[in-house]
Amino acid sequence: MRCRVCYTQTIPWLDLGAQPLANGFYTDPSTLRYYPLSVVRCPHCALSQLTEVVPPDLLYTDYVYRSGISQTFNQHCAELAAELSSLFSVPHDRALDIGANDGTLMDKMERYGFLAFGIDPSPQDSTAFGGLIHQGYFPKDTAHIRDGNFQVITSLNVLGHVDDVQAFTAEVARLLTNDGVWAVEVPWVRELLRGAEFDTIYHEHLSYWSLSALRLLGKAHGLEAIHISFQPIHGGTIRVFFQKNAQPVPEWSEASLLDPMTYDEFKIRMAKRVKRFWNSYRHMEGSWAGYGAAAKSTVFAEVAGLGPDHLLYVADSTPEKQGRFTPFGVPVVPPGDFAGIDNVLIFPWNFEAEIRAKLPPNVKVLVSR
Ligand code: JHZ
Ligand code: ZN
Repeated sequence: MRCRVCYTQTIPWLDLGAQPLANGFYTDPSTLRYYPLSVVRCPHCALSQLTEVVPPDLLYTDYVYRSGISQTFNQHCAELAAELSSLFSVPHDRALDIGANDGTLMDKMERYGFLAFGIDPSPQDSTAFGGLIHQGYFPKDTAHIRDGNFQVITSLNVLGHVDDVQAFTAEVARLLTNDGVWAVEVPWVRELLRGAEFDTIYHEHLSYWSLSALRLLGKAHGLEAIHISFQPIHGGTIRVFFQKNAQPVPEWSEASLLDPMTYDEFKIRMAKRVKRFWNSYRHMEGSWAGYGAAAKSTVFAEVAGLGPDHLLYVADSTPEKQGRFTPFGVPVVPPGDFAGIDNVLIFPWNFEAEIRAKLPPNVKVLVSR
């Protein structure tokens, strides 16, 4: 299989076997579907990618993830909107958020004076803040929009979900004004490897981005990286601002990503993480519930062998997940007072602080990482 960015022949490095769709929360267990989950890496640009592409309609037409549930993410979006706003001295114009989800970022962009448009394949209600979210796929459903229409285009945690990243980026370049900025955020594969974040590997995430791969992709479509920053959100994210025909900022070293040892080390760290979890779980006596029915909870539970024998329920504030079962067979309920629960397992380690603050003082807490 060839790299979807630079077309170099890839090298297999991880096989997690057949796994259920990570956001496949169900009411009827017969609807559970399993697909192979295996990862290859590019020895040239250090992109990692899945070998299997699950058809997007199976993933996104009944999509239960709502990015606005987390205050931490809301704050993150507000800071990004402020930063983008400061780049333009001219009056703010149209901004497009690709993969807008529930409009969390659009809402912040509106507050900073942009006219926010969004596109997302799952049906979203944006009436609360007055933005306009078109239901559809980018770039398939934006062909009717004229060239140079947007001063800012944002895509946060979207590029990992895209199969044809070349067509995606070509369309971004087409739709941007000449001085426009494309702000991209992707979880950084360097942090995934270093932190043994194996639970962020699932079918929705087709690519795991290195900075080199991202910059190569932009460059192939006339977009240069004018600003790069590290963001702690979601276990370590890179944020890159791209602009047409601009002077690029220097490269960051990613030498470790071209070293085969890095990938062996990841597997050792992954096994240690699972072992550490079971050691703690077995030491903490009493009843258990989970907190945060994240997509990553599915991968963690499946790999660790965690299920309804180990957790009574998983609490989650997302209305669309409540009343369903996690793909690993545990009911999802609204967060309550945890009566009768001795221990709580926090799955979204990326929002540990925010979730800890919501737990009653009498429960003991374990974090899956
Ligand atoms: P969270 C998602 O992954 C999906 P997931 C997606 N594939 C992606 O790319 C990444 O994000 C970036 C709940 N919660 O955000 C909400 C509470 O109930 O780590 C979520 O269900 N109360 C698009 O699903 C879950 O936890 C809270 O206070 O792994 C967190 O999921 C908080 C903070 C969260 O992403
Ligand atoms: Zn490559």
